[in-house]
Amino acid sequence: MNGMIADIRAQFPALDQQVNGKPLVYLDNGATTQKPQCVIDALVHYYQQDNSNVHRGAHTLSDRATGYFENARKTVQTFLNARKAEEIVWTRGTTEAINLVAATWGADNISAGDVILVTAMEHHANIVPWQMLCEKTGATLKAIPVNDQGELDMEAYARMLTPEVKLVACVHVSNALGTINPVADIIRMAHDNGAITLIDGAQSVAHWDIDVQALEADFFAFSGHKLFAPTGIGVLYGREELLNAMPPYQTGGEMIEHVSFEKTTFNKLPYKFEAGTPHIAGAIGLAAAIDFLNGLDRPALAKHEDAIMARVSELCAQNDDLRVIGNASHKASVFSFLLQGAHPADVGTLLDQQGIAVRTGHHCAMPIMDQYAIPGTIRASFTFYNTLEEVDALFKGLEKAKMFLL
Ligand code: C6P
Repeated sequence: MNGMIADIRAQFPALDQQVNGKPLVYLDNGATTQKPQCVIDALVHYYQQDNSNVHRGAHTLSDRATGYFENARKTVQTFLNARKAEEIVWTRGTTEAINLVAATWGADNISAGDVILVTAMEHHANIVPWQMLCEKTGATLKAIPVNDQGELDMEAYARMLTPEVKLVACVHVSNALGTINPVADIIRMAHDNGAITLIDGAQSVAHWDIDVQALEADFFAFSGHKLFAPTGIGVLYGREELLNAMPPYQTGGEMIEHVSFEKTTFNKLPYKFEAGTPHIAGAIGLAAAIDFLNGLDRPALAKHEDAIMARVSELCAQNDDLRVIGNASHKASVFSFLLQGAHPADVGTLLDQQGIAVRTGHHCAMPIMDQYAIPGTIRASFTFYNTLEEVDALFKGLEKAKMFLL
């Protein structure tokens, strides 16, 4: 194993364990990533030393917690290269970030006759909120088609950009296929058409740096837990003008400026969107994860992930009974496939018995599964702490599974 990767792995305690009597081979990073010790330590330190509510207390612990919490927001601002910390709204994750935009921006800006475009490869989190908004308002949801390779049909997209299109909501990296979508072009074309954009970055943030200003993104959503941080914390980036013009999302404490029984006025950004006590430890953990990433040679790690995918392709080419789902020319570290003649769930169980963790099923992306006329796939999703040896273990594991199943 490459020394840099060995050093990184040593910082992820969960990777060093036996599962079903075999060394764990964790290939379910698209579902959630493991956490480095520094993130775990940040959570423990917060609860041991600083635990308090934020923006409320008249005491030292509350000041400390507030300082860490707001510094975490600045860490995310720098990570995404947002103009201002006020453009970073804490959410529970990608799902809540998209729901927030649908419920607030959507309520104010979408009406009967409007069109919302998504892609045919979206996760349900970037379909259902828009579908419900369309049902409520009389707008229409349309899906930009995806070809057999799993690539977006950009010519069809250009044709679909009619004056009625108000929003284009698009996944950056498909969790089911691994396709990397050309989001800079997608955003530019939407803007030329007068539409705004939301990018679902759930599967992209862990693989390379995001620059929301360079992308000219309007909204960008991601989840901490897919970025080596805790569950229950995520981010909605929104351009300041858009966020300022939007009504609040949930209501209650913290999001108000003044409340009387006659009228309530709302807090400034970003607090207007953060009702109630937030996930303070989660935000601190997310900042620790970003600091950890900033300490790594990310370009070198991206190359390592390319090497992993090259090894997957090489071994796949030697197996006639594997059908790869998603062959886009630009693909992130996702290997979604079928073992001909076997049900994905059975393959997943047999791999688990060998200590190999993959995900099986529709991956919350039923429409694209329907397009391929399959109920689901077996998905190995890699990140930088995975090794070429683990790829070999996966293919050996598949050989064993075949002995039982075929
Ligand atoms: N995909 C997977 O195994 P949350 O659950 O809010 O953190 O993320 C939702 C989500 C949104 N968009 C994309 C592209 C995603 O991949 C996910 C989560 C996980 O693929 C769990 S279904």
